Amino acid sequence: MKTGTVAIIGRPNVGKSTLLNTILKEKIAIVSDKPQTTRTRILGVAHLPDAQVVFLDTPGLHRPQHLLNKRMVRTALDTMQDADLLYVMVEATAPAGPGDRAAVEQVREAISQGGKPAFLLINKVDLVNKVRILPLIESYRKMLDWTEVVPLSAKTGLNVDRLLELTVKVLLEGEALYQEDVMTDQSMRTLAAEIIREKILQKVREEVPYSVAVEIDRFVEEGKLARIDASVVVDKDSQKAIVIGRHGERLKAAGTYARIEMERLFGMKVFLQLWVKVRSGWREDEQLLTELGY
Ligand SMILES: Nc1nc2c(ncn2[C@@H]2O[C@H](COP(=O)(O)OP(=O)(O)OP(=O)(O)O)[C@@H](O)[C@H]2O)c(=O)[nH]1
Ligand SMILES: [Mg+2]
Repeated sequence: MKTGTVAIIGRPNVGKSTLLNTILKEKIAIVSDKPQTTRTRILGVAHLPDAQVVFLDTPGLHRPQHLLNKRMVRTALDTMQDADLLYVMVEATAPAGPGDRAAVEQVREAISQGGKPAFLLINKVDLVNKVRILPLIESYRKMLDWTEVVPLSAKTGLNVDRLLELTVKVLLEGEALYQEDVMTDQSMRTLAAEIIREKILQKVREEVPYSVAVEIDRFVEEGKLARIDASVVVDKDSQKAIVIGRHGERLKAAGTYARIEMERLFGMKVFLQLWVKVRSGWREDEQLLTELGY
């Protein structure tokens, strides 16, 4: 069979995690309409008819301000080194800007060392008129000699099968690395923390999304029941009030949505208790970042 590792690289919010979920037909990476949602490398295994492809979703490439962001960008750059093939994702909704050029430049440096193939993925084509895609392809072709250029929609699945065909073609023959039933390397604890973070992200705005982390304080399985206690970590008291919401409504709603999603994904009943903790400056704290899994 064909096997190999594909890193999904690009600026924040272009749709990398959405593509991973669409390919795997399961939601293993959280998604939001806010940039910098993904903070770690997320591994997902696609078991295709004659191929096993290991996908590595990464944090978006951006100019880092906090130590958290430096670690995120480092993770994305390191992941490029581990991959046999790169998916470099951009959006069809805007012409190539300075941030896109900077991202392509970082990819160029990574592949010039390893000589590996890179596909340009033009995502979100469901949002634009077709006539806008060709000039966009032209401008990206001037930046790098792409192995393939694939316009697609990670959200609707348009052209994703075609992408997978092209991907299998460039991979080499090899032994499967993972058993048939393995889909991700994330633990249930990590998945739980991420699902809670996603539900919080969907309900807050401005600087709050960047300031939220989730820590699992207790995860106990009792037969078909999981008891989970988790803390939502924020940077400031004012953010704590926002996350909790009036009469605790925002936190309660996030908890309910998180519980429903966990019950589906884990196939068990979940009792979830959420708290909110202020840890001022956590994004600059080496030790706290490591404890939080970043
Ligand atoms: N219309 C449309 N929206 C999309 C598509 N792909 C992703 N999105 C939306 O774009 C937003 C960002 O998607 P993500 O998958 O979280 O993007 P990401 O690249 O993983 O972002 P970071 O983790 O922050 O780097 C979400 O609101 C998605 O629903 C697409 O093909 N079409
Ligand atoms: Mg993401």
